[in-house]
Amino acid sequence: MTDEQAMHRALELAMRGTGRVSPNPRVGCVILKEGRVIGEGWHAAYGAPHAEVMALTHATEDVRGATMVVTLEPCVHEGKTPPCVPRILESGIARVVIGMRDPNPRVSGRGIEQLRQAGVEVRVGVLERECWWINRYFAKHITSGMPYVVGKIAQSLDGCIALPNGESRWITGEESRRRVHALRAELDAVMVGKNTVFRDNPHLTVRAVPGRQPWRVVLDTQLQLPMMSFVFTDEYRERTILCASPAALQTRKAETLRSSGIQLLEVPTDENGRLHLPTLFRLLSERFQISSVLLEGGATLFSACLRHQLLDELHVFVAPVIFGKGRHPFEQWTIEALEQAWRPHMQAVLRSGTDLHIIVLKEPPPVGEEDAAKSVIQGLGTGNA
Ligand code: AOF
Ligand code: ZN
Repeated sequence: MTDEQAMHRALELAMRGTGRVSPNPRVGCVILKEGRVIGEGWHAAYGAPHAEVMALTHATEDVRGATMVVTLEPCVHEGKTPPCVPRILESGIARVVIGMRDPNPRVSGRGIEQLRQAGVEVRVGVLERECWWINRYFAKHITSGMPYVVGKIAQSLDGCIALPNGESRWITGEESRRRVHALRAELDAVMVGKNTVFRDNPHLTVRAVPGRQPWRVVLDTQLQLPMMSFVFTDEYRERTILCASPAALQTRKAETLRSSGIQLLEVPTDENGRLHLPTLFRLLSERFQISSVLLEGGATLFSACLRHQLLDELHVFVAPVIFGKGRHPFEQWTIEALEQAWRPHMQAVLRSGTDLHIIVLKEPPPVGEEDAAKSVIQGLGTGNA
């Protein structure tokens, strides 16, 4: 097995941590002896042993002289668990192949350096872009303290998310809905504005795929939503974070909601009386360790996020249907000239059943090679495994 094939396997193993390890990274590790796999490990849960330690512990043969292939640079810091580098050195591993450098400032580069200083051969950057892809949320969060924000839009071929009267169910097909549920299972939180709850009364749960339930974040500045909305009453109501203004949180309604198990988050308002979005995202990170958020609508929220340049990634599911006059996902965002338009990086164009699935990124991936990654990325967290 080559380094690349082993890294491929390590990526698959890393994906087993989906939904369980955040805000920590997904990490997978394979140990090779004369090209054969003699150990496998992955980071299985937040606070659990790191992938490298699991692979060493479960190796079926003596690892002295073997090669370790790991998606992320091994750590040197004392965190929830002891550092991995000393453990690797003790084991007698002779060579370490690393997917990407750890963006965590406490580690970055130092793991590689310590291994090399101890005489271990180190190769860095194998399937680097894929490794970044599975940890893009982690990379942003650990370096900025802000969650990685992903938008999801289901639209018609002519760019509408609803008819003028608000009707929007259903635009896209079964496979696209499955992919949206896969995104929910992968990200830490889903977020919607008040109007979306009013109009659709959504559950925002993970049903079409196996996976854990993310936080549900609802923005309702003045607490106008009906108490009977599903997000406040269903079995996951303790996973609902209701964001409102300081004034609204002084009311009896707020008290009733709080006592039914809902999390209330006080967010300062801006000069227009709307919740200040950059602060809101920062609070979600600080209070709830939320490192990634899936925006599910509607137009007010999408437009506001774009205005604040908060969108890191957008998934657009396009169904082959024409609406004519209709609602537009960013209709509350106005620019004066084309040069002010948002022009994200085109990351992937995929088929999703009878729909199209387009993924764009605010910035091109900071690491790795373009073409090598495309085919693999389809199976790494776009719900397309
Ligand atoms: C993981 N899993 O397999 C590897 C990680 O708080 P700790 O001790 O779990 O440390 C988390 C940091 O360790 C994380 O930010 C990353 O820099 C490094 N590597 N983390 O959760 C792993 N290898
Ligand atoms: Zn570690």
